[in-house]
Amino acid sequence: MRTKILQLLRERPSQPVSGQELADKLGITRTAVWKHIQNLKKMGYVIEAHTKKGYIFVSAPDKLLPEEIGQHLHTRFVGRHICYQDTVTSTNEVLKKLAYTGAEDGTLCVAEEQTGGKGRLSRGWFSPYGKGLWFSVLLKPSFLPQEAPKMTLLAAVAVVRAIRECCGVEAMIKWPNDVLLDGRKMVGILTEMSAEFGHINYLVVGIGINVCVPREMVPENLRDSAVSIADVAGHPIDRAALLGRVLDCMEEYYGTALREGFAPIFDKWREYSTTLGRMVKVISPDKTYIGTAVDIDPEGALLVRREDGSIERVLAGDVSIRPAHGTGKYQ
Ligand code: BT5
Repeated sequence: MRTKILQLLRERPSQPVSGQELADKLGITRTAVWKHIQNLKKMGYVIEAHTKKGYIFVSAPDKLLPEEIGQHLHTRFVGRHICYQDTVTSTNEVLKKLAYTGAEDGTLCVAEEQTGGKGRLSRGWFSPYGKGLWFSVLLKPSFLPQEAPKMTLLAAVAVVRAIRECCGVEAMIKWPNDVLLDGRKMVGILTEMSAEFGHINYLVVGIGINVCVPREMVPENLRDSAVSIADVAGHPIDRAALLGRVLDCMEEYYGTALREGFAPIFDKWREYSTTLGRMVKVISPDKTYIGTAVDIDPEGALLVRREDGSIERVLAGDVSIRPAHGTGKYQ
């Protein structure tokens, strides 16, 4: 009901909408409308009440409230159930618990802050209050567990497209799944899976996007390698609008992958890749070598041509990719 009231008020910016009109359109009493308006004000919405004229929408809080995300969403199921929290340890952890108790396909968990944001291999993810998009999406795909790592590449493609469209900056993908801006990390993706032999119970795709983390807030050890969209875009970013766009793109690509497989997604990935065509240093547990990243194969593995012409197939998870020469920036 709150979402509908906001929608009706926003349709007529700067013009009063009477309590009676809202009540008639929504099939509720004027007192009920008044109560909803009071609740919206408590949530941080600024709504002016003009005697005998009605209510005027002034502004929304800078929060990722379901009411805000909803107005930017065009999906069928992704993000249609939202678990919004102020502070969590990790949205992936919260969503895994919800999945266990039967949460629906496409459920979104989003928080203003994570106190224990997780990266891969037990690394951490810095997620300060109100400065980014820290969220996870629950998916229950019909494909086999061995396909699951490809979802991380799919998420990277969706995020890059959404950031380019909404923010006008040239985000790029570093294999397999870091999203970079100006050679620095702006987005991290962590996909976790619950599966049995031959069957995925669910995937939790966790995405962290630095939207407007002030540089002085970033821990010193990350200051040279991390970047926020706002640092480069030079204008404020509407976090709810960006999140809505990411979810739209994710649902679109996910649908494509379920219908046609991942090949069309990988074509997009190639288009956005900053790794392909570059000299890279591959550091794996048993060897270190330099070569040129030439392509990804149908499994999403990176193909690296060594100086002797041989091709190495590099799987995510067990290597570190660095620029072969250079500045320390990611490439
Ligand atoms: C990742 O791991 O990049 C995956 C990060 C996924 C975070 C999301 S947020 C929502 C959801 N809930 C979670 O708990 N996690 C997911 P990895 O490739 O291992 O990179 C981690 C490394 O990135 C750290 O060791 C730092 O060096 C660096 N890092 C940490 N926080 C960062 C930030 N905010 N911006 C840029 N780099 C960061």
